[in-house]
Amino acid sequence: MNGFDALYEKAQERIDVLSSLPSAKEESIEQMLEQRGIQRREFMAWAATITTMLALPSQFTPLFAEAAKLADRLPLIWLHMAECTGCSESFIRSDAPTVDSLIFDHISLEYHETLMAAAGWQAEENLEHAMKKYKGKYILLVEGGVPTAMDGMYLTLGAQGKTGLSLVQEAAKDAAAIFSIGTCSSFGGIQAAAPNPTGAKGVDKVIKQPVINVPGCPPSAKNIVGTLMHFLLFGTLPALDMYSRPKWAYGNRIHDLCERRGHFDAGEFVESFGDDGAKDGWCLYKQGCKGPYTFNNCSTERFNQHVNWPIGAGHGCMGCSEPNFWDTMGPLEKPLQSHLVMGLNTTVDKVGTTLLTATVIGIGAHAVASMFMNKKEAEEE
Ligand code: FSX
Ligand code: SF4
Ligand code: F3S
Repeated sequence: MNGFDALYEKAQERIDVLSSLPSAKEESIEQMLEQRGIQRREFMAWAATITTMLALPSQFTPLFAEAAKLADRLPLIWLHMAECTGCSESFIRSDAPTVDSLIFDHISLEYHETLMAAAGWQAEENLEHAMKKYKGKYILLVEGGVPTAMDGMYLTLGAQGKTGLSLVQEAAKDAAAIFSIGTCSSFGGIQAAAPNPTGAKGVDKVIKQPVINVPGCPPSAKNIVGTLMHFLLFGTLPALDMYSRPKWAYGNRIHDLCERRGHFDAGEFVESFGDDGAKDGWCLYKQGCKGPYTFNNCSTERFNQHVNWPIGAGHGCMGCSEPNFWDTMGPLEKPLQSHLVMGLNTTVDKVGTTLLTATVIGIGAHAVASMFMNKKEAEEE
């Protein structure tokens, strides 16, 4: 299997271990599929999609199907910090029962403030109980930035008024793995935008344990489920990039696989929203698309059961999976260089799309700024 033998064996061993753990749900996944009218072949097609998405050979498909059946063996604790709950919404919203949403129902979600029925003292007790009962075994998922100013007092939770900061630190201590779900918990997000009065930070800045970041405001359900499924099947962290994002999801730029890329290369740009170019699906670069500087898989995986995504809907990417995008990627509907290189009139027309494609996009946003700087300096000489 081209070097995947060891991984395959490891996955099989992991399935044996998961099978030996007690089941948290009375219903099996087969029963849930039947109740929701989802055919077994749809379930297997879903497992095949996860396999492809994680860049694994098709032999892993039955293993992912098996791991999904055992998803209730892995206790999950989901904490909310400062955020809008869009990340949970991205995961649970669907107009039809999907396998993604079914996995969410099947996992052993021990604590989730938005979804659980308990409130007040009872909710706090549930959390304490789950942390004690599953010590060293639970997955901690955190949604939202962690306010750190004034010892975290900008965010207090529950009847005892614990700070979000202390709660994350306490829950992280005995977690088997920690995932930051969304840009807020990965990098601070909107509440960390300048001047960041609450001192909001990403989770990895307030704890010592390793964290997997799954950014996006919100991240797609596919990226959340894919990250969970990877951990479920292998029990280890996936290959990560410099911002601790799984490479399988955040390894390419939006621009690399964008459906409008042909128009970019041909120099066909939307000049204003609603013009003929917009109607013909031309490139949104001049309308501020940040796809060339953003690493995520929205171009191929899309949102809402693959229905659409920001660029498909006619608006540029705003760079929502990048650190500090609220501060660094604005203005939202203007190309980036006009913002970064103050007072410079250079436009995409003047630079030329060939040069922009071959050189600038290849070397990243900071290089864009310095190249334009050099061009300006050369013009002034
Ligand atoms: Fe943040 Fe998630 Fe944006 Fe909202 O909570 S990543 S504000 S979509 O919901 O954390
Ligand atoms: Fe797509 Fe944006 Fe790149 Fe244009 S600039 S091709 S719309 S990602
Ligand atoms: Fe976010 Fe851009 Fe995807 S705005 S959702 S990374 S297309």
